[in-house]
Amino acid sequence: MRRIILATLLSLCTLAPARAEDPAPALQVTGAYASVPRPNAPSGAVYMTIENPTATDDRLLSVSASVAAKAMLHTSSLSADGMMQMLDLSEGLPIPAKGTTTLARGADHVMLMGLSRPLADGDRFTLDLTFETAGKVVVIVTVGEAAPVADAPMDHSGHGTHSTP
Ligand SMILES: [Cu+2]
Repeated sequence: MRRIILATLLSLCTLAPARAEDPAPALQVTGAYASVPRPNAPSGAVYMTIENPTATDDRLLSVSASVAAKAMLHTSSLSADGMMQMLDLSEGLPIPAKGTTTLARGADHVMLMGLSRPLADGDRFTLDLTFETAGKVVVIVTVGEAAPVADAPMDHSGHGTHSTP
């Protein structure tokens, strides 16, 4: 009996340090930026790159921003009549294992609705991302145009269906 207890203790001792030295890979969010909204625009969009080095598929479930009454996950797609339209990602955004997911203009993005203050070039604010597996990840978003695009098809003034307080 005593030998069994000793063996159990030994195995516990060898397991603990091994785990501490080998931290599990985690989600990485990089390059988060918000496009500069037009003056007095009620909404804005945020883009970023999400790397998932883990072996587990994850899902971005929800977002919230310190500068907006509401933040949502959207995707842009071309409708049958050739117009750019935005759709809610009501199921969240899949983040595949061992993969990189990019939120970019004309594609998936975080929509900021009801900006609480004007966003100017160079401003920074925090964005809370909630993932199914990774939990909450807070990222710093910098306001600025990655590449200025005038009259781009991705036009957020077309958000007429969204109510902004
Ligand atoms: Cu949108």
